[in-house]
Amino acid sequence: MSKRKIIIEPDPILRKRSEPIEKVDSQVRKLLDDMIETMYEAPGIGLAAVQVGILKRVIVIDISKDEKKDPLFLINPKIIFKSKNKSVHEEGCLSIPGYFAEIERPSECHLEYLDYNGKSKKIKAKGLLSTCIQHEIDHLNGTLFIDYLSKLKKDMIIKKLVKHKKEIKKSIL
Ligand code: GNR
Ligand code: NI
Repeated sequence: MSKRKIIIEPDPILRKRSEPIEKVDSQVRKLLDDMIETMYEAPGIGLAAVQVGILKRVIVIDISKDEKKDPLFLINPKIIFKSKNKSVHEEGCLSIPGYFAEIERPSECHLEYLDYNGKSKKIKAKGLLSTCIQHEIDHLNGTLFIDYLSKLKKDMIIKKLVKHKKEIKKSIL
């Protein structure tokens, strides 16, 4: 397994739509292994392939509290049900380091996907898992949580991220 670099906003790749996986082969499983390692290392509770620069519909999630790992691998996820009921959770994103915001989303969602072995599965998610799945599927469609904020807040965050990226660049020169 190897750790990959996480892309920080603003970057045009984060705004692209990811393509479905045609076949779950060893290359896809290597990507999943690298992604879960990158996510645990960060640390985060979810990661979409686009965040490591791969425009494929691949997600890893683990919302367990560090005692015992419980990784979830989602390939070509498709939401087949969203509840009318909404709930609000504080969200963060590894591509938007240092910023958090309360985002309202459907509280429950049902999902169809392929697992690590390419087997078709379904799950029903609520609470943090439901929030995280919707956040990750947004990534596959080029959407970030800051897109749900006012233009003023979003522009302020992007401006600070640009500054943050310039400082990182300076420090490696
Ligand atoms: O680590 C993460 N935490 C988080 C908290 C609330 C809602 C969503 C998330 S996902 C985020 C990791 C990430 O950026 N995934 O794309
Ligand atoms: Ni994110």
